Amino acid sequence: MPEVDYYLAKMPLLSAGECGDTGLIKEFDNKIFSAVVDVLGHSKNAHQLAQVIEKFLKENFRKDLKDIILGLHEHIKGSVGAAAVLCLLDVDSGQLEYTGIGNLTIRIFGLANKRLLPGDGVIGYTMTSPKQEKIILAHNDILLVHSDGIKAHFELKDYPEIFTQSAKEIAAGVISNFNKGIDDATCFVLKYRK
Ligand SMILES: [Mn+2]
Repeated sequence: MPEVDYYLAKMPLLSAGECGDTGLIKEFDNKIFSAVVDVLGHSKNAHQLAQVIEKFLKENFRKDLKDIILGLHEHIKGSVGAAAVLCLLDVDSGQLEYTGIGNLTIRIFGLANKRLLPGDGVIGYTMTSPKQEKIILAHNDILLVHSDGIKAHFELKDYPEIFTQSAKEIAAGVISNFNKGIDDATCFVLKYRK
């Protein structure tokens, strides 16, 4: 049986705890749904919109990823908008479906390191047609999805502990090491072992 270790960590910029980033993880039918969302700005308004988005995702996470993001676009139309990445992992096969729009980083660390690119635009404002893509995670692959409060360009030599730490340790470590300090920072980590 494949093993999955995952964690979502969030560090609001403001000490009051209001955060324009949000995320969600849900397990169902031996699948793991995850979302990382970054509402534009980091004020009280951004926090309120993040809560609206979180509620929408809780009500819709079982749907097709592309339909979720299109539905979200309609749901928050007229707001400042948001960036989001949605992933769905089939635990048995290791198949990872993903879609995303906006300025979020998606990386895989493992035998082959790669970056997966969200589409252009802003959800709720103006966005390109979302693409839903698939990859297969290999044994020991690590998926990282994080908001732009975290530097997008650190390399393995900057964080070699990634292969030995738990998902929770990595999420906290990435936030503390690569936080820009000017925005909310959210990091989702998933480790996959066949
Ligand atoms: Mn941001």
